[in-house]
Amino acid sequence: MMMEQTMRWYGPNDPVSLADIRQAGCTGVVTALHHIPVGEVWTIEEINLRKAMIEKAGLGWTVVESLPVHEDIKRQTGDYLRYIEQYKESLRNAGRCGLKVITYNFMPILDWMRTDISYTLPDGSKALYFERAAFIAFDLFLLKRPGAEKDYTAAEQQSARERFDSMSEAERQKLFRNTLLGLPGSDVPFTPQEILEALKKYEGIDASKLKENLFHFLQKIIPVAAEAGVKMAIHPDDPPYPILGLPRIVSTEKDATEIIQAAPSPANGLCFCTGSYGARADNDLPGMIQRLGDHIHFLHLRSTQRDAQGNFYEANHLEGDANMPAVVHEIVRLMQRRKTSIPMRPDHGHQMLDDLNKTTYPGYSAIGRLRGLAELRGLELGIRRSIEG
Ligand code: CS2
Ligand code: MN
Repeated sequence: MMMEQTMRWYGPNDPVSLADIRQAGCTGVVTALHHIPVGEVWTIEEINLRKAMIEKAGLGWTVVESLPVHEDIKRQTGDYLRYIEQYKESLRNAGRCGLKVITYNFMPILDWMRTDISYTLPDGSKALYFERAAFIAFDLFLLKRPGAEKDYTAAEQQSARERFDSMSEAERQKLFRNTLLGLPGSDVPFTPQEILEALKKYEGIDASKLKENLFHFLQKIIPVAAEAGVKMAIHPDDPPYPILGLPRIVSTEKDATEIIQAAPSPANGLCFCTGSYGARADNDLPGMIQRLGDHIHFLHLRSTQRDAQGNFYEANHLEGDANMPAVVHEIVRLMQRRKTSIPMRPDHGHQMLDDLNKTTYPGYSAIGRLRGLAELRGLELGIRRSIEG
């Protein structure tokens, strides 16, 4: 039994087509109804329309990524009770349409954050990069977030200043744009003022309050998910530590364990993203799979290369810090123990070959992901054969 191989597909506007994904060797896609505004109900009609489109291309759709959680729920403000009811309705509809896994995250405002989406590697391919000095320069000198200085050491502020001074005006603007790409709807340009206003709404919400809000949400929705036959899979924070003064609560093994315990049920689980958890040296990825494996419903396989300054870039899937052979070894054993196949996707890939001249979603070009998937598939098969003989 192999992992179920999928790729993310952004829907009919994705420059990477369903046919491309099928030729990569996938049996399914992971997708979402991106045209439905965050918080509104996913109806049976809309889900089935999308499902039919995917099945017509010879692929399946059982994993949703993501069913986004409205900011009101994360903050417990405004209409959050209505949004929770609507979330439940979407879960029931998803279950009725045969969807099995629902990925989501609980990161305030932002989804992911990088300072450079076209970081050139020695071989000429391009990767996503988080450069700490550039990020601090963004925070201090472009966003000018009040009180930001207290989050950084004097030495960090100094190297951010030097980094900023070395940048041209065009580079500064590019940094500003890149850093905000992980914001929902980020094809529309944001002003620093808009970002500061969004951040202000999280004043007074620290990590323990945000956790309380997540646990409350889970206690409401997990029984509904269980009844609907869908499994929830929370995606970790990316990067996995507080940024811009916002709390982050899905960054470590301890966080994941507490989340599972907050609403005990097989329906309450994890999207195990080795790229996000792996950006911290203190996350033991193979050990986490051993200990949390019963709750892993979906896998994102990706590796990052960290350095001592807190920078990281997305490495080739089998290189970098993740120790992918050990990770896949644990996954193979987990699937044997659970007697089930777990869906996976190569999370991100390098922009390379013909894709260097194309515009795709950052991290989601076809060829780099095809390379990652092919390598991971070979690694899995080799490990499986050597275990099973
Ligand atoms: C993804 C996330 O591209 C990525 O970094 O792994 O955007 C992920 O889809 C969401 O955080 C899940 O809700
Ligand atoms: Mn991921």
